[in-house]
Amino acid sequence: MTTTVLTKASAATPGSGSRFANEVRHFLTLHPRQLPSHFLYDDLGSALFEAICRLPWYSLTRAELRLLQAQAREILSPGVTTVLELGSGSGAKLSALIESAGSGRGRLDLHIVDVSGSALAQAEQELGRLENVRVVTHRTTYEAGLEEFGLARPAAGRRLALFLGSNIGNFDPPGRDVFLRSVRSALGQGDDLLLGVDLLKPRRDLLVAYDDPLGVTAAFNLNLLARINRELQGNFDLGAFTHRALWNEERSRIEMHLRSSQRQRILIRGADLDFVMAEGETIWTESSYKYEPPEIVSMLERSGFGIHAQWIDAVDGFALTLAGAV
Ligand code: AVJ
Repeated sequence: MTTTVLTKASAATPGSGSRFANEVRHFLTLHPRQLPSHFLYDDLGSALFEAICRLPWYSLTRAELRLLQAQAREILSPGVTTVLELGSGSGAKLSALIESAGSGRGRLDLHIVDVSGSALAQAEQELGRLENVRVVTHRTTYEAGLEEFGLARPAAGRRLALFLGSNIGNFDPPGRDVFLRSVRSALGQGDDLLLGVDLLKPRRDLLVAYDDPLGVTAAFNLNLLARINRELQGNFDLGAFTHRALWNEERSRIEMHLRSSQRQRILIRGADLDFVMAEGETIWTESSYKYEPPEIVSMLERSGFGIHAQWIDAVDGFALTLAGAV
C-alpha cells in the first residue's frame, strides 16, 4: 500500500512567484553568486546523480552500500517499526538494508522524503516490492519532511531515521548543527539515527570524484542552468559555462562552481532577473564537506544523540555512524 503526501513547498510550480523563482533571484544576486544545491535534483539532475553513483571515481555510494549490508541486522534491530529516509533517491540503499536484515519482523512503515518526484516514484516501486512494508512518500524538502514525520508518531515500536550518502556534507557547520537538532526533535528518546558521511581523503581522490573524466558531474552541474532556462525562461548559454570542482582545504570541503568563460548578459524572465557576468565569474552550486570520524561523533553528541556504533570503510574512506536519541 502506498500513500502520497504533497505539500505546498513541493508543489511549487515554475513561474515568477514560485519558490524556485524566488530563491534563484535571491541567490543569483548575492556575491559571490550562488544557487542552493537541492535545485540540482530535477528529473534529469536526479538521473545524472544516479549515473555519478556508478562512476568508478565516485566510490562513496558503493562503500556505503557495503557497510549497510554488512551491518544491517544491528542497524535495523527487531524493535524498529518505522523508518524515515531523508533524500531517499532511488530507494536502492533502503531496500538493500531491509533485505540484508532478513525476515522475521512485523510490518515496517517506510517514510521517504525527496525533492525529486521521479526519484520518489522509483523508490516507491522498488520498496513496494518488499514484503510487509507500507511506503509513505513525501515529495518535499528535508525540513518539511521532518515536520510531517514528527507529527506522525507510531503507536508502538522504535523509529530509525536514515540520512545517508553524505548528504550532511551539503550543510555548512552552523546549518548542519541546526539540521541535526531538528532531526533529534522529530525523534523520540530511544529512536535511532544512522548517518552516512564521506571522510577526508587525499586531494586528488576528492577532485576526480567531483570532476570525473566522463564529464557526468559537469553535466549534473550544468543541468542546473538548463533547468533555469526551461522552468524560468532563462537564456543561459550552456556552452559559455564550464564546470569547476575545487578543494577548499581550510574549510575541508569540495566546492562545485559554474564558471562563465566570457562576459555575458543573463536574462531570466521567470525570476525577473537581468544581470551581467564577467569573464571568469562563477556561480557556486554546491559544497560537500568532508569529515574525520571523531568529528562525526562530536556533531552527533552536540545535537542530542549518543553513539551506538561507528563503522568505517577504510578502502574508500566512508563512515556509517549509528546514534540513539537521548
Ligand atoms: C548527494 C550531496 C552527497 O556531495 O557528493 C555528487 C552530490 N555532487 N557529485 C555529494 C554530488 C557532485 C553528493 N551528495
